Amino acid sequence: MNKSLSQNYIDIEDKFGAHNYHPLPVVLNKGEGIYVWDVEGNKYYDFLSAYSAVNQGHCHPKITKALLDQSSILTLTSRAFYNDVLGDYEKYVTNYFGYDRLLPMNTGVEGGETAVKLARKWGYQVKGIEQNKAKIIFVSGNFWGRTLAAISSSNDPLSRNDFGPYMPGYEIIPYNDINSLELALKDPNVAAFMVEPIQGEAGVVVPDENYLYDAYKLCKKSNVLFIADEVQTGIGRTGKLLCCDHHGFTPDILILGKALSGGVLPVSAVLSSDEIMLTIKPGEHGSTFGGNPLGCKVAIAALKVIKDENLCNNAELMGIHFRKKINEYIKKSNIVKLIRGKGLLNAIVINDDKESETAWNICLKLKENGLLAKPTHGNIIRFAPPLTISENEMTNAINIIINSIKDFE
Ligand code: IF1
Repeated sequence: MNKSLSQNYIDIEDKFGAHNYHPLPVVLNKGEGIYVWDVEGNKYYDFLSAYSAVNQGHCHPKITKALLDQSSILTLTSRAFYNDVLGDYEKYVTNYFGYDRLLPMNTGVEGGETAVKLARKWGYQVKGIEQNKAKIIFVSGNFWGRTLAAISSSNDPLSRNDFGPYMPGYEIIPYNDINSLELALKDPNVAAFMVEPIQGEAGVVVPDENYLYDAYKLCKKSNVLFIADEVQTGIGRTGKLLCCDHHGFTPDILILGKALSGGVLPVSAVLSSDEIMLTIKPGEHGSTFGGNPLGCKVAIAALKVIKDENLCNNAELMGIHFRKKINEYIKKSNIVKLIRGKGLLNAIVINDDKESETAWNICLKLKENGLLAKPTHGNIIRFAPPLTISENEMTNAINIIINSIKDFE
């Protein structure tokens, strides 16, 4: 029997790779803008965008040019020496987001680790918390990566089970519950509250309109740092540069990743004030690759694309269009319960129990019809195309989604 080309790639991963993922059975070998192609040459709308890392679209020519240009000049020096790009990058990004200082890392989870370390240092050195008593508050359903520090704040058994013992000094409170936060903040040892402005992994869960602002105000009142994990929600995804921009406040510590490089390299960053950032001294934190000139050049190009192509605005408009059309469909649907999201970070909830395969089967049907999306938590499908999508393309994609779901009504 002749196996399909795709099946060969799937089999080889299955045989030689760790089994820590369960991908949709599609093997990609090319991407351009909002489209990706599989090894058989089929073309798809990419409605995942590598979990919001390719906001600027696949292989954006301005970003890949920055990569190519810098790759033949200087790629890595380590932080043992200065390089001639990092300073310009730090200046550019701090201006861009309105912060004093930046600490460069690589992956999103390293950004989260850095933020937690910074908050603890600040807690001891500025707030005056007694040694080893500092507490960080998280909300249930949070997700910020796979390290031990990150999974210690998780209440998802899949992320957590059999990986203990866990990091002490954390408290998990209910999400979107301002009274729980107010209560938790009564403890004077709390250094920070860390939160995703919209919960990504949990299934694009948008909190009540006032929650984030009220939480920020409560933190200020208690001399507690507000850490925004905008690794997924940041850089235009929700229709503004930052999701917190919808709510009119600036987090004390901001974590960025994913689209900071347009999905070209792992580039993350933590942004904060002089007071907070300067609590960490030479030798106390770092990374071999963090701040490398290649990543810095790529990230500057990636951020320029967001502004030059007005992608925040496009995300806002296309998101409204998307939710409007899907909501019209939901009125007649027995199977789609609701759509939620902001900008181009959206998800539909399938009216079926989490253990059934409906969402997975819809995603297989979407693939057959030329659109890639991924189910999460059994009955939720996330839709997050690159922010460069045009109105026509969005209309076509919506038709594919509706026609695919119709088969399951
Ligand atoms: C996986 C989901 C997305 C994140 C937020 C930090 C990180 C992430 C808000 C860490 C990472 C990922 C990682 C990827 C799947 C994924 C994901 F499916 F879990 F829900 F994006 F939606 N903060 N999100 O969402 O960033 O270290 O990975 O660069 O772990 O399988 P990272």
